[in-house]
Amino acid sequence: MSNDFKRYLITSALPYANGPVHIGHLAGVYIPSDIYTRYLRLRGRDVISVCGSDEHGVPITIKAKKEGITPQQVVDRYHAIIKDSFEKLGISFDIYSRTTSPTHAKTASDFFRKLYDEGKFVEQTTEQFYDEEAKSFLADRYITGTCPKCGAEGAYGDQCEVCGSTLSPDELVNPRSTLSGATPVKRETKHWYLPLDKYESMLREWILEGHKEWKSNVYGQCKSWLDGGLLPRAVSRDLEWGIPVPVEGAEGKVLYVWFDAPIGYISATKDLTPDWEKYWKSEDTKLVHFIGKDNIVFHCIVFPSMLKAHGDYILPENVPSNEFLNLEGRKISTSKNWAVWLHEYLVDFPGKEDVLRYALCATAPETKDNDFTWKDYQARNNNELVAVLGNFVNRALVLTKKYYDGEVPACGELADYDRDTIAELSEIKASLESNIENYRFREALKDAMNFARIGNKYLADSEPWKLIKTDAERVKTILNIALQITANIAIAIEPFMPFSAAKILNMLACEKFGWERLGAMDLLAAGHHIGEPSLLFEKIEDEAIQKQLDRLEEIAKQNAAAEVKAEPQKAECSFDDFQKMDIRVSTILEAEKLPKTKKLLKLTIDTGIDKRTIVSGIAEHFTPEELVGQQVLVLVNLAPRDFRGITSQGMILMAEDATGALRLVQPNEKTNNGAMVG
Ligand code: B3M
Ligand code: ZN
Repeated sequence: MSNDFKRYLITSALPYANGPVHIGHLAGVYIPSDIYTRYLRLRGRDVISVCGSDEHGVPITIKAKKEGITPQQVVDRYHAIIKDSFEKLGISFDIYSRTTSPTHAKTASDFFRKLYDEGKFVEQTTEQFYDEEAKSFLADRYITGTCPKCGAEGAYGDQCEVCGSTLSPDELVNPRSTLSGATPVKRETKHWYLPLDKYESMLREWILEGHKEWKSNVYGQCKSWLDGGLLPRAVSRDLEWGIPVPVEGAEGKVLYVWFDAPIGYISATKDLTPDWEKYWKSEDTKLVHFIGKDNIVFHCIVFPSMLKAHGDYILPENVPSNEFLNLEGRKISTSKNWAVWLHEYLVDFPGKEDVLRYALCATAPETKDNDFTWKDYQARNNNELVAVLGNFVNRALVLTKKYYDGEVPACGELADYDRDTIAELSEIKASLESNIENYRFREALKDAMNFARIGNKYLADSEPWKLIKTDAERVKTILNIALQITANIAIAIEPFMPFSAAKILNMLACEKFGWERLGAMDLLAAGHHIGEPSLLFEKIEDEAIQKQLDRLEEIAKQNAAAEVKAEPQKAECSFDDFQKMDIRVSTILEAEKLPKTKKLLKLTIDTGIDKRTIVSGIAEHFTPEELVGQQVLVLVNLAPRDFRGITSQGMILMAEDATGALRLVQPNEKTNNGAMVG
């Protein structure tokens, strides 16, 4: 490990506290960050990992307005859900703080004030979009329109969620207010701007010259931002919710959330340790930001410029951003509920925290967008975790219990095959370290799993269950080696699957080993007594997966329905025309499928006038049982029609919803049959 750093400071993007975290956040940011942090801890490094909820910004006030609650109530709800679900997934931050904390309010306003007092900002009065109905300036998510980059509708004043572009309100096509829907007007307002253009040469030198080793997706985005020329960026907003701008005459103005939030890393560190400056201001600290790709500009261009302007902070050594994770082939979307929410997963799949960590690491969008599917999740659990890792550990332990009553047998003379197997383990260790240290966690996970693959092959080739009859001494050596490999697995998988690593150590009845012991074949002394074997992983059955797929199918239908525009209104009709239709409340007395057709039901209806037959093409939407007893609206004076020799007298009124499902149109309370609808 390039260890010319005395300490490590790991930050993870602060999730907005306007909703729970989903698998895209985990795969993009939090699982990579936790793997890297756990690895550094295992290596005995001085490392701290900080995160917290990002609790300001317009998405939160929009959510509050939608739910008729305060922004503080919104962030209190989601901060708790996010913090709890991270802990349950084993995401081991040293602190999970929040930007409504008192420490953060002081840290962020002091930071701003220092830059203000030292003249690092440009003060500008400009024309901003203003909603005269809502009496509010329209910053960021308060304004929407067509994305100038990809043409998507519903782009926001700060970002397009479809193509990920960072935007400014003036770039939007056909802008309108998300508060009132009104077309906004322009109104003068004063803000403070960070002149990013002044930091362009520093950034070029620091990134394009100094960090050619950064991931190409990150380096490339920074280069295009710098080549496009940097402009001054407003660091304040006309909003109520946020950290007040600490300047006289700035009533009603708050720090821009992207100025405030990255300082959240610093305030979280302050709340964690009095030695916080050692981590943030000393050149022998390695600072690494884990983020998603839509945060690259803020962590590689804006925040470093802020830190440089402040003057005494270090800059990140690396920003290993991932790309986006899709779900079943579609972009994950919080607003469309097209997501697997972590807190719901933990309820649906109790005890399978490591399965999700494994599946998301194995499919992580490290260099390009990738796709999570529930079938892949099931396959990775059943074919890799159960069949390889779980199977090997279980066989090594069960055979030791069976042949030696749980006592680790002494290792005899090594055969060539033993030596070759052991030699392979140290090759894997080198690859595993290199991959983790270079943020290639998918490859690193394969290396960690190779310990189990090699162990599985070693037992399958050695067949101790056969040899036990003819060469009991040899079996002792084989099982001793198998147990040492099992103990190695507990070290190698800890960064990825901490719960399973702990279970293995518990079954081996031994304490945690340091990383330096990885590859050793004397982790378990002969004569040591192991604990009770139990299955590390269970097969995931199709039903559990189908339940998730059905949930997503229902969400897709609801989203489709929400997107469908209503049919245009028909040609005008006169009141006389309408008066000709005689619509009555009626009750369905009987219902039966007609033979040789999927669509038709024969219904017996009590119209209050009489009992009659109506044939209706609704058999694919309702079962006969569902319909009997239902009150419906019937157009009773429709001219009779013949269906396969049955005379149908009238029509039941239905509504077809956007998903194509038919809905009955019914009186809201029990009504007498024959009641006239007008
Ligand atoms: N709250 C997360 C996002 O853009 C944003 C990260 C802040 S890190 C300082 O989804
Ligand atoms: Zn776009």
